[in-house]
Amino acid sequence: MTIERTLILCKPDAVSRGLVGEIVARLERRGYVIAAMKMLQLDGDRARAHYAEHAGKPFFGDLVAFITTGPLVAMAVEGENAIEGCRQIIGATNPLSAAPGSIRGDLAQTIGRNLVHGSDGKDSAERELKIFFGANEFVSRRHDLERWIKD
Ligand code: D4T
Repeated sequence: MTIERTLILCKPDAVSRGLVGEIVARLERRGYVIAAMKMLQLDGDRARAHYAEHAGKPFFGDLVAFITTGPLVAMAVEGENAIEGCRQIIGATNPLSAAPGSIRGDLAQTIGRNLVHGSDGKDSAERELKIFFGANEFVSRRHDLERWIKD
């Protein structure tokens, strides 16, 4: 098994639209498990740290402004190849290109309000999880995963 841990954010538009339950349900139905979860409102410094790879791009200012506008829900999600699997459930960055059946393909309209963030690789997952969670904030879901997945 290749158990991975990834950072998933239900962005402020997801919280405001009452879609957190829907998003969590889609991840859980696939069999992924939540190892940590919290609601918080980001300040500018943490938002810029989270989106550091986009610093200097034309949409960076709007991105930071939006992600700090209201509460978001941050989750550490675990499962077999969870990083790629969660990205698949989330769908392409632009909802117009996102497959029907994905969160963005079903529930979002525009790239600037695309509901969810999912880490895009192992290094970014590790870096991003540290922005939102301390090492002692994770619970062990290993037992649940080992029960329900098998190569
Ligand atoms: P996130 O990071 O939110 O999961 O999105 P993606 O991983 O799918 O896409 P990304 O990092 O390329 O973009 C981060 C974030 O910026 C917004 N964005 C992106 C935007 O408003 N305009 C743009 O042109 C791009 C490329 C949407 C997601």
